Amino acid sequence: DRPKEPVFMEKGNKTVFDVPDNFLTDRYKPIGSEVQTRAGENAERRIPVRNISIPDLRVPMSLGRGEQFSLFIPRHRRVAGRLIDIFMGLRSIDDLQSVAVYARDRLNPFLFNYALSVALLHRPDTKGLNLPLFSESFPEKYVDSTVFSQAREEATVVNEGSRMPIIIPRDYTASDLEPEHRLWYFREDMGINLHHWHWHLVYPFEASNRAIVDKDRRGELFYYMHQQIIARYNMERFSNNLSRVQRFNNLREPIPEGYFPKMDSLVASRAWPPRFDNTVLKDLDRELDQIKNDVNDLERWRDRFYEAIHQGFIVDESGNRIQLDEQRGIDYLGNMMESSILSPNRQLYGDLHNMGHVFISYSHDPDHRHLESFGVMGDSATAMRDPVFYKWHAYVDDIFQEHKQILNPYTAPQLDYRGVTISGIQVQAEGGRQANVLQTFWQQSDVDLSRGMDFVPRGNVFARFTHLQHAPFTYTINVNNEGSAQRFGTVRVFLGPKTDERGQQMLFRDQRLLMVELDKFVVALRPGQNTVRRRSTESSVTIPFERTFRNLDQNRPAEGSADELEFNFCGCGWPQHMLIPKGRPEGLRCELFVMVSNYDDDRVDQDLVGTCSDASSYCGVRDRLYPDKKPMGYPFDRLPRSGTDRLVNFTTPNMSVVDVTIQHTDTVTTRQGNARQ
Ligand code: CUO
Repeated sequence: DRPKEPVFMEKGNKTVFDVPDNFLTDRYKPIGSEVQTRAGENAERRIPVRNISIPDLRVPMSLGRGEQFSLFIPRHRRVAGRLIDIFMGLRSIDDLQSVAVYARDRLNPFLFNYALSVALLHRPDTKGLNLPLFSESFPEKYVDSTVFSQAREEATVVNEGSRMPIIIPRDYTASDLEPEHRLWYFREDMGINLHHWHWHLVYPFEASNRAIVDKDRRGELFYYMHQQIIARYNMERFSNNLSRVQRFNNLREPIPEGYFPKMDSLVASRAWPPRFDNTVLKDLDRELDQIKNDVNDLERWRDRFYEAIHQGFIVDESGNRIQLDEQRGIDYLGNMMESSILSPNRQLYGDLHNMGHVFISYSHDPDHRHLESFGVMGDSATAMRDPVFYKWHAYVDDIFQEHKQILNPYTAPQLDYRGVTISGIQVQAEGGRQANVLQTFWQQSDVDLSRGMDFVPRGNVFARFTHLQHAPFTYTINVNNEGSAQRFGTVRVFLGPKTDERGQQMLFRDQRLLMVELDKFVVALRPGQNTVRRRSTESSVTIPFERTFRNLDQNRPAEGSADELEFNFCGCGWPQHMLIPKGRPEGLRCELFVMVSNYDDDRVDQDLVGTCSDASSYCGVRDRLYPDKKPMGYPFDRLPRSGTDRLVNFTTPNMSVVDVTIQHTDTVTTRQGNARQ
């Protein structure tokens, strides 16, 4: 049954709550009925809110309403954990609604939104609900701050039907003097940042209800999803004639790349602080955040990781050894690194990744003398905008790779699927003349800002932003099943660069780290020749554009329909418009790799009907096991067997590689379905 829709999901001001007088804040109590009458003047729907005794909100209220909120800060995590517990513990949706309405006016809005979102995703009685689009609720985290005064002007002066979209400049955070700025379209892409925020919402690392955190292979997925971000970023760097991202492995060195976000927090009424070029990390002593940590703490935790990896075991809180084996090793390391409450020993291995974010995000004001809040690295909704994100995560990944390198390489018989061979692969872009040439270009799309802004008269105000796009394409894979019975295969599709930054052919050991997963799916193979066709839009890493920006789709299913539930189910997923790298005007030379592995060895028996599973490679499947038994990133997650220096030597008969070129055209198209063409 479709769960009852609580009202905090409603858009605009057409629905109002009838709240009991004692729910009003002290400020409004004396004028309670007047306020409620005014608010309800044009209401189309009034929702009575039940008067229940409100749980103790003192801990969540300890974070000020105008403060920034960061999950990376341990104190904020504890506050959020408490609020999640409160929301999770309420007995019915009506009670949840009452407490949410009561809390909404009293709590920090980011904290409120986060904890309520986690609760809605995890309560059995609210699982089918769609969350409001985060970029609409908090547009300040996704767009240039100058857009807001224009939006206000447009909303105040122009009637809703005649409003024009406000153009977000194409690249506004820096000039071409800064080489890193060439990557603006990746780092500042709204869909990518939404995916990252959503991923961390689906995989919280702290809650007193352990079940919220304890999901199948979540530590491994933390490693893999972020490893893929770095691989993708490096492909974009190659597209822009930049070399691979350098690891931030010497924490005492200045960070050459500065970042000036040019965003304002509407909630805190403050600009997001910048980081100047060549900033050095300093010991942190910020009483307000209850943070007192030295750079040396990070270094000590790091050393313990290397020690554990090289010894092949970790030590839990009781002093027991846990082997870092092929099965579970990476999952333990992921949970220790992030770190989550699943870390077997947070005392010993610390909180390296999260505190790295914190150190970097406070590097402009480490002891709070300037009363400044954290920079964009302090928030999962904004962290990917900053070039240093990739340096930090390249380093984090390097530590994971230290473990992966120790594992036994896959042998040829392990990789092979006896009796199944690939005889050819081809990709064809829609409207393209040549096979194996992919096309990218720019596109403009609209996003509605009005939910996250306070102005009258209300109504939609759209911002128009520019993003990368590609022509959809189709893979055709010829697979021969030499047996006499039908067999099943898992098709794994990856894209990697053909040459390195010097134009030299790549060694497998380097190239494997740059292989970007494009798709993974199961096929039935009849005896004899099979032609497998698969469209790029079906990818297991992406969600469609309409899901990333779901309010924009004019063909969205009717409100309340079963299709709508599916449609809105899960916002986690790499945005389809960023599936392939930008490429170059003269063409970026890549290799497309396809492997068919034996599905009998990969299969996880579970029911996937009605679950959010279409971006399962990076997001897993809600309430289910990760739908592939193989290590994430297989077969590129380990070093190759000896004698296989290059990708071509690595291939067994069930794999194939084809050269593909990505061509970029510097033209801008307008998306069908925009507010105005
Ligand atoms: Cu996703 Cu560092 O984990 O940001």
